[in-house]
Amino acid sequence: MAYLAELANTNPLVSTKVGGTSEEGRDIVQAIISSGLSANKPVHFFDCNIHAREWITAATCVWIIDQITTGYGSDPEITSLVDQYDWKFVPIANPDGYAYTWNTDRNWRKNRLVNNESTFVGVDANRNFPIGFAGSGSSSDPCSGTYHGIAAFSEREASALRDLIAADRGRVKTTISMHSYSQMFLSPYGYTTNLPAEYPEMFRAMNIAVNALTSTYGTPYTYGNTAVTIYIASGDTTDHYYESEGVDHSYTIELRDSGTYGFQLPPDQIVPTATETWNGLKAMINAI
Ligand code: ING
Ligand code: ZN
Repeated sequence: MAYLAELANTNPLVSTKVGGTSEEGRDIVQAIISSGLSANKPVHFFDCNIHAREWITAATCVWIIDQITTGYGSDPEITSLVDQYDWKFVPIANPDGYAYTWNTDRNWRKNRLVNNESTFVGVDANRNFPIGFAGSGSSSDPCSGTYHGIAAFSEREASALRDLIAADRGRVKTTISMHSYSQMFLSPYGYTTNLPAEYPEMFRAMNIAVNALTSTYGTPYTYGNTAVTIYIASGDTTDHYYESEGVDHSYTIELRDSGTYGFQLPPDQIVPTATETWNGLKAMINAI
């Protein structure tokens, strides 16, 4: 947050917007990178670290912000990507859970809602969106790691993302929800194994992304529709951005690794993970 505030103060490309506040009162901050040549450029929208323990996701988003802001004006590809598009990142979509992973439980996933109906704390914000809400792959049990909450958008973290994406309705070109771990590129739907009409185009885009990602360091990725490739999960961000907001290119990426270190990815894998991911995303965005 200090880095984003500093960037916003010193770099004319960068501003920040508070999308909402968390249950414990922390700001949910979106970093906006825009060269401002036109008011209505297509937007690339990222949410990161909605799951508290998935630390590599915030690091990857912050690293991409650094690549874009330092490359503008010197790297021709970055300069063109910033002149064509606005870039928007929520590096820590679940700040309470994230703080809790630092001070209490490294493996915490959910937010930190104190449930009225249970002694168990927390809702899975990635089960709190409306598409398929409370369906398969989510739990009505407050002690579950995938507890969906009492209603869609009951959680401040989910409603902050709802409001941020809605503010750009009609101009969001891609959404990327960053998760870890599994090394997968995933498209809608999560809530059903039925394939959306745009699936062939999504598959084409994911193929380009994964080829560029893997050609960086050889990291293997699988890709395809979420419900088939990983598991059924209802009420997630990606289905909401696609189905409710009309974003044709809406993906979840499961970053490194495939289980050796899991959520506790070693520091020497942070920059390689971010580098390969960004290579994949640039190739995809250039192809759509
Ligand atoms: N994985 C995701 C989860 O929320 C997922 C998988 C992807 C669900 C896309 C829904 C949509 O369970 C992790 N690691 O959290
Ligand atoms: Zn996750």
